[in-house]
Amino acid sequence: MRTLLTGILFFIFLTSQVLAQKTSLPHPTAAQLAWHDTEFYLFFHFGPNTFTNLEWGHGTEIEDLFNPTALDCDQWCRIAKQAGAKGVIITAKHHDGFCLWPSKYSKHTVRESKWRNGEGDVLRELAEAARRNGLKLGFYLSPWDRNHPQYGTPEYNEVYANTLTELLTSYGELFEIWWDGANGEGPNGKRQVYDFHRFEKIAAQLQPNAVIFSDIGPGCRWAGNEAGLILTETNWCTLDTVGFQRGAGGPPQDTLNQGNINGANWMPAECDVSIRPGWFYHQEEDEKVKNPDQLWDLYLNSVGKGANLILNIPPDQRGRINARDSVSLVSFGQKLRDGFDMNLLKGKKRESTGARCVFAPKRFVGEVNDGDRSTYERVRFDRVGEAVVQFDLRRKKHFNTIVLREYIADGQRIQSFKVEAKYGQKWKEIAQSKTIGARKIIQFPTIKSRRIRVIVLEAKDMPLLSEVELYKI
Ligand code: FUL
Repeated sequence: MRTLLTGILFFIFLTSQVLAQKTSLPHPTAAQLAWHDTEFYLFFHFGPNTFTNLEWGHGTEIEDLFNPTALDCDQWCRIAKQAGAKGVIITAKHHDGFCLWPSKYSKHTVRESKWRNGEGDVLRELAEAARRNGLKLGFYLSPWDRNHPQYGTPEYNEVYANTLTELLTSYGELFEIWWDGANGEGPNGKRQVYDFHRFEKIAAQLQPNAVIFSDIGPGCRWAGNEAGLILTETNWCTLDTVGFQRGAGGPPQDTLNQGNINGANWMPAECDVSIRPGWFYHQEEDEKVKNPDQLWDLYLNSVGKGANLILNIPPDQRGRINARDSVSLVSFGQKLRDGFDMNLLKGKKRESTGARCVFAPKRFVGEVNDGDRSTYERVRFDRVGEAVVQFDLRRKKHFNTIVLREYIADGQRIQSFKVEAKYGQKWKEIAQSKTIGARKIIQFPTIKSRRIRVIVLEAKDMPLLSEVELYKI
């Protein structure tokens, strides 16, 4: 009887713990979870600057300047696919205010240009090409506008709200909306008090699956630099935003980069960077295109550190991606495909470590090497420093890369961990790191071993690992 009672009490205790965990930590919305899966996408900076060789247009450029001679959004999307990108985001309107679609709320658009006799719509062409190629779509709509006559007055909020509504209702489903914090008005320039609250409401209503990017989200956060890098081994998907604003009043750059361990909001980092020094196409930068190894390095330091990567590829004056950029991208994409082709742990025997908790709801429980990120294992955390997962590869294999994923649907928990491999009778540390989050990729000099194990050193709560993968890249 006593045993039964103790058993029941223990069960109630565990159930309450499981429930408590589900609610106590900030965790992603369904839209944010889908965004995490998007991982890597291309950015296209395209507009009058492409033709004037500027980075920040003045807003006074004549519309006829915009005249791509051979626009081919299918080419952009084919290359994006080959690069391994899962989506594309375009500067629908950059700071110069020029709209790449015939907006009803501006007189500075493709409609006022000679291009396609004023009948063109770059967004339409890109939206259609993206769908044909199975890519998600997003729009950058600069709040700062150097052209619009109403910029700097309360009426501009109406203009921006209308423009946003137009964008969010005309081109199908979007996965991200990009709000750039930049403003170069200077001390004597126009001052705009933006009604971001209203814009957020419009976005939530019209595109509930789109995640809003800005210095303080609300969907995802700027990673604090434009080099595309998470700079340390720490990247929390949580951030405190109270008291901060978009743009100059944003959180400190290192906070944006690392997040806040106990931050109140789920607001993961997005790393933005250009394949060239500039964001727009400049012929003189043709020799400065990042090579596949540099792109690989960017990938490891963004996606490989739990962030998303948005890589800018500026189309040229023809409206096509330059051959230098595409060669580099396609070869990077090949490296991604080849590199992560063969998970050495797939189907391999999991060795018992005694640290596995089997009280997770059955429908969620899965092996950490089942290739399914929607299943996870809970790991009891009363034995700090013990192996939580251990694998036998059956015979010695060469490997140099480990990939770990946390089950972030229930929050981010792991603060630090290490990986060991067995040599003879001894375990030797081969890697040590901090957070994991959506995905951690660690590379180390190639080793040959038969057994490998992961040890969680610190965690905020019961660790939930969803995947462990091992590769020789
Ligand atoms: C910055 C902008 O000022 C640049 O022109 C570019 O769009 C970059 C992605 O964001 O804040």
